[in-house]
Amino acid sequence: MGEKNGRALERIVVTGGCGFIGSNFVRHVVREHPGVRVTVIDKLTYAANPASIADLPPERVRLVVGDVCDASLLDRVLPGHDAVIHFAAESHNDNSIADPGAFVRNNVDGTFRLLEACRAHDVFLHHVSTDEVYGDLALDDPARFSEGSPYRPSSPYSATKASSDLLVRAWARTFGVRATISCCSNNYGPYQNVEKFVPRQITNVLVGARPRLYGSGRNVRDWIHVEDHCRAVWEIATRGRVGETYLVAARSERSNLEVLRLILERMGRDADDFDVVRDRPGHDRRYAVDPSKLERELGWRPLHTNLAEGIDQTIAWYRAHPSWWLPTKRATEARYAARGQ
Ligand code: NAD
Ligand code: TDX
Repeated sequence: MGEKNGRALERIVVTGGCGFIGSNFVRHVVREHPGVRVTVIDKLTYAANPASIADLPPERVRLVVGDVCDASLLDRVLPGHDAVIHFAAESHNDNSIADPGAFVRNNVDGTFRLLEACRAHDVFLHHVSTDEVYGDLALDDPARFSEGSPYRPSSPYSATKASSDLLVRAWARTFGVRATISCCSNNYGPYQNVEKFVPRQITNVLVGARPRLYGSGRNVRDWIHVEDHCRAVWEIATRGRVGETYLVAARSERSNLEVLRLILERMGRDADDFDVVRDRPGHDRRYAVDPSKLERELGWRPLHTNLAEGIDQTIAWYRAHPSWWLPTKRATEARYAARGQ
């Protein structure tokens, strides 16, 4: 049901609800917020898996298979909803180097179409973005980005996310669209596509292949459990100030090499049992954002503060759910092999 002292959200649209974070968010809402009904709009790209939400009660969750770039679909679906929580995007940096056009279409045009529909039907929008819009930091730089830091994206993926954020800000100011934005660090947890770093390495070990590290492995990412990100999105969508951006992170920076060694150790393998492969072109060195505003204004705190425990739980989930990931594993690895990775 609607929250006290905030926006009452009873019927929400979740775009990209068959992807990694979107499906975790739908599951979170069904579990934690009884009375809220969810309409998922997802065009079911290669990154989607409808099985991630298929067990949820149909009276709480309805799936509309469709494209957020389709204005007439949005005009049919949005009326009667209190908010759109916008996760739908092409999300993988390596793919944005191989095929940037898909990122411009889905991430920029998709957000534009949603903004126009939210404006026409007076629906609140929460836009889910990334820490990557601020660009990278040097490995020895003690700084973290804050909400006021300039946008300096470096990959085609992060450039399209930055573009979509700027559209949201402009529509909020010029047309009065009620919107909030969150920029989150690297997520890990269940239901993540095996193309991404953590599940790729876990499932490589499970199928008897060696994990693959790009370059030196010194690049740093700030890891957050997907469940903590989902709680932050709910807090911002219901209680965040309209027009504001909130940074989301759990202050858990690790080099890729450290995370890979952690995974190998927790799976009972030698910590050096991996291959070094071709580095990502333009590979961002370090991402770090400061979540103080979210903590101060909305009282959010991460609950998963022990990365080793979170990784153990994630390994256990992939071990227990081969039918969820095995069908896409071979094709994913074939794509990587073709790129020398
Ligand atoms: P994902 O690739 O796992 O899922 C994306 C989902 O969006 C898929 O189900 C796909 O079918 C759907 N989709 C794509 N284009 C669509 C369109 N035009 N119309 C309808 N559906 C469409 O992505 P994810 O990792 O869950 O990321 C979700 C959002 O969170 C993205 O906006 C991403 O930029 C952002 N984000 C991700 C991370 C991370 O660590 N994964 C961190 C910060 C922010
Ligand atoms: O096999 C691999 N080996 C490797 O060393 C893969 C797939 C990745 N890497 C490295 C590249 C990155 O430094 O690991 C790090 C994490 O890689 P990804 O999982 O591809 O994530 P990243 O590029 O950091 O972006 C992620 O976090 C921010 C999400 O994919 C984005 O959607 C989000 O915005």
